[in-house]
Amino acid sequence: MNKIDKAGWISVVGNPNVGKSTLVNALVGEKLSIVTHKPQTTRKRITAIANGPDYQIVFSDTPGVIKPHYKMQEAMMQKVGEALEDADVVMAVTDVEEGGFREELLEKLKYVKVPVIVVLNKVDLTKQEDTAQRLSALENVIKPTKIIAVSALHGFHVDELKKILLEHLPVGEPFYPKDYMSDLPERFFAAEILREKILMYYHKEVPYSVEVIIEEFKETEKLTHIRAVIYVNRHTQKGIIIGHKGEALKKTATAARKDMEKWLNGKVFLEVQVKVKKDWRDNEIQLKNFGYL
Ligand SMILES: Nc1nc2c(ncn2[C@@H]2O[C@H](COP(=O)(O)OP(=O)(O)OP(=O)(O)O)[C@@H](O)[C@H]2O)c(=O)[nH]1
Ligand SMILES: [Mg+2]
Repeated sequence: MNKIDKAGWISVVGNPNVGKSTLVNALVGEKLSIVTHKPQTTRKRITAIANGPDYQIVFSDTPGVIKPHYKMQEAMMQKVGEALEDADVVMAVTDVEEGGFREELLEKLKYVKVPVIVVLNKVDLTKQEDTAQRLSALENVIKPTKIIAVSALHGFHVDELKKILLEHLPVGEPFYPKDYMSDLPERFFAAEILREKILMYYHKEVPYSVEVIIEEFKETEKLTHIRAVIYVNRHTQKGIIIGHKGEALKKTATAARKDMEKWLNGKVFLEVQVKVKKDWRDNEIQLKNFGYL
């Protein structure tokens, strides 16, 4: 009998902070999508590819669904809409705290034509009977193709979820070479690593006002030279990012460099500059330059 290959696109959607990126990383077995305790960590559509001997799953991790307040957030929500339209399977993720989806997402999920797998994440935080209750409530509201409770952080039921996803994936040949983990360039991941540290080390609106662009990524025999620019929204934010005697930026850049070295498996020389691009989040030209539009 012939071996059956499965290949397809799975879009991962849900409210902010429910663990979509953590789950995608767990399914792929590699940290590709950045994760923090803050909402709106993911801003763009991130492809992360899980390869097996007889399958290739191309995940699209997406930003958490919010009500947009500025153009960048509108662009983020546009990506979620697109991801819902071109998937073979939709994986809608919620967690035990939220146990549901924002109204506008729920409406869209009702009209999705492909299988919708609902995932209740973070079950490590709750009792079994509460999980069961959450699951039946969700099932009544959205009538998913399948529903499963997992803990992305602890790897609980992640393999079972992968089996379910594969069952609903179309038969087909892989879209990418089998050693690909993403179709995004290295520069993108380098920028995301630095942005993750900015989300971790700065407070309030600052991380949300920042874009990171890698202006140089040069591999030599001994090390990788990475030159990053942190763009901020307002002049006062530049001072905050740099901090007293440059301490804040030094701490952030050092943490980012260490992660980059782990990811690239070699030495990294990271240079970071801070520049002001006034009100870039509402400026279409800037948003285009930064890859949001
Ligand atoms: N306890 C617990 N925490 C989890 C689990 N999965 C994710 N988290 C935590 O939840 C927080 C948010 O995780 P992310 O993966 O960034 O969530 P997200 O849905 O991608 O968030 P956005 O990109 O902002 O929409 C992080 O602090 C994770 O460590 C889980 O299974 N259990
Ligand atoms: Mg995310």
